[in-house]
Amino acid sequence: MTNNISNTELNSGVALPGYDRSRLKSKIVHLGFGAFHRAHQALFTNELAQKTDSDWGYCEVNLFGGEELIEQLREQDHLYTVAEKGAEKNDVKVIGSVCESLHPTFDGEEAVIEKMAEPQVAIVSMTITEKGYCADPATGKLDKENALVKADLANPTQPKSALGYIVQALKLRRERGLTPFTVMSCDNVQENGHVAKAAILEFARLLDAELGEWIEQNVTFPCTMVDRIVPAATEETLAEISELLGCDDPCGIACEPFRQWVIEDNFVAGRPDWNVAGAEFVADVVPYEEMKLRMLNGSHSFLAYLGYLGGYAHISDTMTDEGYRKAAFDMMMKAQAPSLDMPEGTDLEAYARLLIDRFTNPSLKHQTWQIAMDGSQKIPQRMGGSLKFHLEQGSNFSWLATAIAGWMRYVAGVDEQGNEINVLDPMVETLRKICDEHGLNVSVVPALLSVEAIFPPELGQNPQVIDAVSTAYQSLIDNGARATVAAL
Ligand code: NAI
Ligand code: CS2
Repeated sequence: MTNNISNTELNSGVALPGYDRSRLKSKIVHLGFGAFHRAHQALFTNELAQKTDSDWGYCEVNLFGGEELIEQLREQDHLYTVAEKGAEKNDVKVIGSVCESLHPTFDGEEAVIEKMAEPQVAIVSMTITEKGYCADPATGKLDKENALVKADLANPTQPKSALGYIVQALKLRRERGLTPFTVMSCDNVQENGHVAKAAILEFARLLDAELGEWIEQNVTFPCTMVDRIVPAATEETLAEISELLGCDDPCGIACEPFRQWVIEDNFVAGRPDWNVAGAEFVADVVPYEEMKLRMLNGSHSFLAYLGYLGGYAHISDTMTDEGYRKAAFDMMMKAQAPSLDMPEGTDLEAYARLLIDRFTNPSLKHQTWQIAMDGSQKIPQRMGGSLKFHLEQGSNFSWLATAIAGWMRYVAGVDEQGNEINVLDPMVETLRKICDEHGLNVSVVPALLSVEAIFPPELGQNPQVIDAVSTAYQSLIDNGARATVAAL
């Protein structure tokens, strides 16, 4: 057996689980063993087991890709590292909350469904990216034309989508007289629990109306606000983790020190006391989700498109440019904050300052290209609500218009030097076709604003929106991203 994190003495200073892992049970099946989950929910659950006699553990599942990661995780007894990288120091933690793992590619779909139908499973949680919900981004409703949805409706016992797996597992639980589980979305989707619920109910009803009814009556879908900046692992971060740890860990992940998790307390079959590890249980998460999506993620997308076009590879690089730094703060405070309706005592200016500090962290190499990915799914929830607010109020929304123009210029697929951009987006074909018809011409603006899956007509057909986005787009063509941002 080769040396790995489970059989090697690790460097001193590395925090080990320190509890008897054999007491943990796979009471949570998590779909999406990606970068974020490793550094967020699994870490909270690990900390809970350290502080209490909690028996909550995970079975990890990757439905799309990530086969190698699951294989590597198994080879190291499901242990892996999280390196929390601050501007000055690193904290290195070995996470012990994962008990087992499955992948449909080598374990088969049935094994995943059967696991989700085991009696002890109380929660199925998800970090499956925005597109994993198979919902129309503009309306948040199930997209019945989605290829995965069509395939799963035709062949429900061998599903491909997360929705298909969840509905099939709930069907088995109902048939077997078992309690249902809670479905908990941990994705950056506005009202993520409501979107998950609407998509799952509609999908279930299309299969079997009675099953849909049973799910509606028995399953809960709490909304959650999740926050921690966790860039995709790179060779450099893995090399750094090896150095800090004293052995290689291909499942290791680096992230910022900050973490936040606000959860709607609505679970049907019990839940871990994640509050012991710093999570907050509240009755209504929606205001916190909106705050985070608009202020953090909205300004992230602004910086991603305009930063990439301006030649900045990482978010921390954009923060060294005074124009970008100021524009990001103004995007938060002038474009997004006014549109929020927060509980009394929320200090949005302090929140914005903290966000700017977090974006500045030079130890974190968060690529603008990574955040620019899947813009068709992100823009509506990060900017749609605030755009609507400014139109109603008659107030200035030039930061939002510039961000949308930046996205339009980015999806054209060539940067300001004429180099190709690798645009990743589930709607890339539609977007590319429109961009190719217009070239780098302002006429592309109304054409892209007419894509109703992204911009509902009240936004996309609004003359003020068309005008403001066109002005920003023309400035990007004439002056480039840096000058356009500086002039904001
Ligand atoms: P990642 O690329 O490392 O992992 C993506 C995961 O989603 C993989 O496990 C993959 O199997 C799964 N997936 C992809 N497409 C899917 C589909 N169509 N159906 C089902 N599963 C699918 O990405 P990462 O960083 O883990 O982020 C995942 C999501 O977590 C984000 O999209 C976001 O919603 C949320 N998030 C991420 C944060 C971050 O800083 N990385 C912070 C807060 C939330
Ligand atoms: C980012 C988020 O990739 C993106 O779109 O905006 O993943 C962001 O890093 C997290 O939401 C921070 O919590």
